[in-house]
Amino acid sequence: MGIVTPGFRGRPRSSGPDLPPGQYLTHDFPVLSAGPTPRVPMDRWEFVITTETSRAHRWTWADMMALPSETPTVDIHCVTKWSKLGTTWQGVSLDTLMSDVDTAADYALVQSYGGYTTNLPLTDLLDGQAWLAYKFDGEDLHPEHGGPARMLIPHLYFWKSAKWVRGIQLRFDNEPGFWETAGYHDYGDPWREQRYQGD
Ligand SMILES: Nc1nc2c(c(=O)[nH]1)N[C@H]1C(S)=C(S)[C@@H](COP(=O)(O)O)O[C@H]1N2
Ligand SMILES: [Mo]
Repeated sequence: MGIVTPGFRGRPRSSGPDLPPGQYLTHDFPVLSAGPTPRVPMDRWEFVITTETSRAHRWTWADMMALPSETPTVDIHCVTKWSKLGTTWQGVSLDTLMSDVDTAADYALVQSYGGYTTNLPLTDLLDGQAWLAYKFDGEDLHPEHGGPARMLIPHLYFWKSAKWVRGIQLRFDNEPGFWETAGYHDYGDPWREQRYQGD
């Protein structure tokens, strides 16, 4: 038998929290917006899921507020390399929104008020991985951070979490969104450091 060092766990304790490769920890909440903050009157706000057969499922703000919500606490990772740990949100699970949607599509193109888009596989919106979030830290989501409502898809780089979300188009093809067209990765897994196309 060799000598066993008591308390040895195989990795140094001083390495801090577990961050995806290339990320650093931030405690503030940076704002990253590719354009101006769109303002949508709440009586005209709607969220629409459109299927590959052009069937539209619509929710008004009142419809959305009437749905059961969840309060996920998650880590978020921006491709510009900041990560923020233990953020708490409130919103409606995409599982709830998709429960009556009949689709054979493989991909989702998420669309925002203001024109921003982002693409991902439909499966990444399901099974407790994604929310339409309308509160952050117990307060109404600030307009700069995507209020009244944004996507929250914390297992992918945060550009996939579209702010001011307006709807989701379900598609057979993986149509690239705003940043994906500009060279960012179609999937964007921070743990595999999929920042750019080809990573
Ligand atoms: N509509 C829209 N959603 C967006 C963006 C944007 O410019 N427009 N930026 C994305 C990027 S790159 C990131 S890192 C996060 C930033 O969210 P935050 O401003 O709340 O930190 O929103 C994402 N969602
Ligand atoms: Mo980002």
